[in-house]
Amino acid sequence: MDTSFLKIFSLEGKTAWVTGASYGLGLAYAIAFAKSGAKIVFNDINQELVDKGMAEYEKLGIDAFGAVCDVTKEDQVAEFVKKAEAAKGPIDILVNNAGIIKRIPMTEMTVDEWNQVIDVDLTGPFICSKAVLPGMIERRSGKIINACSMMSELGRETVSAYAAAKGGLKMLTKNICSEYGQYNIQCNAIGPGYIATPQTAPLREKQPDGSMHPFDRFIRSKTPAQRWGKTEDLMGLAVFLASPASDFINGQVVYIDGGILAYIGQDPGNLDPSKFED
Ligand code: NAP
Ligand code: GCO
Repeated sequence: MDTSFLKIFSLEGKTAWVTGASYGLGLAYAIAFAKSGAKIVFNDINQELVDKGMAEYEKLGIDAFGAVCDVTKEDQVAEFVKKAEAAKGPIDILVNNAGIIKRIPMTEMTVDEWNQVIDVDLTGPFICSKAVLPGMIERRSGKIINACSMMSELGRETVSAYAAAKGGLKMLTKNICSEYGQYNIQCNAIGPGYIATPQTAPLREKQPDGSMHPFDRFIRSKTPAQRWGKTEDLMGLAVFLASPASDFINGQVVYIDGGILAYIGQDPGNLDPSKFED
C-alpha cells in the first residue's frame, strides 16, 4: 500500500475550530481532526462544559485550546477567534457544530423559542463563518463544514424551528460556496442521520415497562442499517471534508444516515430487536 497517497487526508499544520465541541458529535470531529494532525480549538456555552471538554481532550493527549463562547454573540465570537488564533495559529477549518433543538408543536411554540433555535443553529454558523472568512480569503485557503441534518431535507412533528434552521443552513452552505469558492475556500455540510448523542437521548429512552421508545423503533424501521449512528461513524467524513482530498467538492451536503433518505421504511412491527447490532 502506498501510504504516501494518504497524505491527501492529512490535516498536518492545520488549525481546526469545532464549535460546541465539549461532547457529542463536536468532540468526535475534533478527536478525528487531532488524530489526523490538526491543532484543535473549541468553544462551548459555559465554563463547566469547556472544562468537561478539556478533560476529554487531555485524556487523549490532545493539547486543545478551549474557551467559553456563545456562537450567537458576535463580540464573544470575535474575542474567541482572537484568543484561539493567538494560541494555535490562523483557523484553517471551521466546523459549525454547536446546535440546539426544541421539540414543541409549532402552534405551541413561542416566537422566543423559535428565535432561540434559529439563533444558534442558523445565525451562529453565519456569525462564526463571517469571523474566519477574512483570514481564509487572505490565505486563499479554508474549509467550512456545517452541521446539517435529516431535517435539512425532511420535516417531522414538533421540530419546525430546527428544520427551518437546518434547511436554511443547507442554503447558507451553498451560498458560502458560491461567494467564496474563488478563494479556494470549500464550504460543505455533514448531514447526519439519527446519531446516539445527548441531543437524541430523549428519543431512545426505555419506556417505564422496559420496552423500546416508540421513536427508537420508528427510526430503526426507517433506517436500512436498523441502528442509530455512533459518533465514530462520522469521523471519516469529517476528516475527508476538512482535508485536501475534498478540495474540489463545494456546496454539498453529504448525508451519513445509514440509508434513511434512500429508504421508504418498513412496518416497525416487523423489526426483530434480537437482531439489532447495538
Ligand atoms: P449536542 O449533544 O446537543 O451538543 C451540541 C453542543 O453545542 C453542546 O455542547 C451545546 O451545549 C453546544 N451549544 C449549544 N448552544 C450553543 C451556543 N449558543 N454556543 C456555543 N455552544 C452551544 O448535539 P449533537 O447531537 O452532538 O449534535 C451536534 C450538531 O449536529 C448539532 O448542530 C445538531 O443539530 C447536529 N445533528 C445532530 C444529529 C444527532 O442525531 N445527534 C443529527 C444531525 C445533526 P449545551 O449542552 O449547553 O446545549
Ligand atoms: C429529532 C432529532 C433529529 C436529529 C437529527 C436528525 O428530534 O428528530 O433530534 O432532529 O437530531 O437532526 O438528522
